[in-house]
Amino acid sequence: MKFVKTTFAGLMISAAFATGAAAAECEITLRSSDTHPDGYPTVEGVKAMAAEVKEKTQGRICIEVFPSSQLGEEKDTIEQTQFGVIDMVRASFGSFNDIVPVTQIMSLPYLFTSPEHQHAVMDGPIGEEIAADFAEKDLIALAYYDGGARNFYNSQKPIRTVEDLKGMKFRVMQNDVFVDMMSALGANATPMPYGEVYSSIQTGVIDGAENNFPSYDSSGHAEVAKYFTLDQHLMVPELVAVSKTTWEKLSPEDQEILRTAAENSATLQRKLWAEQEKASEEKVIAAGSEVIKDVDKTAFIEAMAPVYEKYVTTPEAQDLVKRIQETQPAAQ
Ligand code: GTR
Repeated sequence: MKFVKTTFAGLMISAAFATGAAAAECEITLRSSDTHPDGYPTVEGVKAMAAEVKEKTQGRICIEVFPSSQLGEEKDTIEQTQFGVIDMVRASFGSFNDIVPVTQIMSLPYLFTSPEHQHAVMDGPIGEEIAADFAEKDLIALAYYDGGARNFYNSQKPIRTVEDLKGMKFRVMQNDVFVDMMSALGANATPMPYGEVYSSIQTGVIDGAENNFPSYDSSGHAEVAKYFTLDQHLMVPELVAVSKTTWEKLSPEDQEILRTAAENSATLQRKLWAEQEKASEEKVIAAGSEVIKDVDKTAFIEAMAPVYEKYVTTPEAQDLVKRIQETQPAAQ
């Protein structure tokens, strides 16, 4: 059931950088957490950042990436990073629900219309404003990664319409927006950590979950929930953050090295992401998943209106949503 490293072997890139680093001992070692396995684009992104930091500090600063939730489930590792127990975390905005309220707005269904739209928003002034909100909660936002589009998958039947979802039970991330999203669709939300989803589908505690192709593939969920509906209801940004406690111990020069390496890693991660989305889609189809593309997407979008009514209430939130909707993707 567990994800095999060789699946993403074509995307492993860390060795290329690592060889350039001098042989000095690490004076500072930063522990970085990720829920995903080795070879996954987010893990490889932070590893590339680590290699660049090591090289530019002549081996003084090392970043050790702990994949596969070795340091805990996502929400726990975020808190540990806030308190400086862990130095770094790569996590979805969806997991910051109760810590950084603006992430709720950024997690609204159908807010982003394409990866390019999301890049334009996150790489512009809105991305900077959100970084300031994270900093207030002791998290230094260094890079925004791609998380693709999330889709419903289940073990029971093909879903094509909103009505098809009625009464079904889906795992969502532990986030109020996602719970309300499921209610708006007439389905039942079961919030739970990522690591519990496989067995919960397998034992019938839930009918399914929702995620992007690479997660559906690497988590093994495809093995237990073969009906995958391409409704693309969520595009949630992902974050690489450093604990403020750790950050303040670094010199301004070293902080700059980390920032630049993180930015460069985002460029790489986004490229790896696009490749992995395709590779995972092909892989799950070959393994027997049914990818349903004839989806009544307009009805899904319209059904989300109550979610916007509930969360986009203050003038600030309304302004943010408007600015996001008006942001144009950069010309290709
Ligand atoms: C993935 C995301 C993870 C985690 C997971 C989940 O797409 O990359 O950070 O949030 O979804 O559903 O818990």
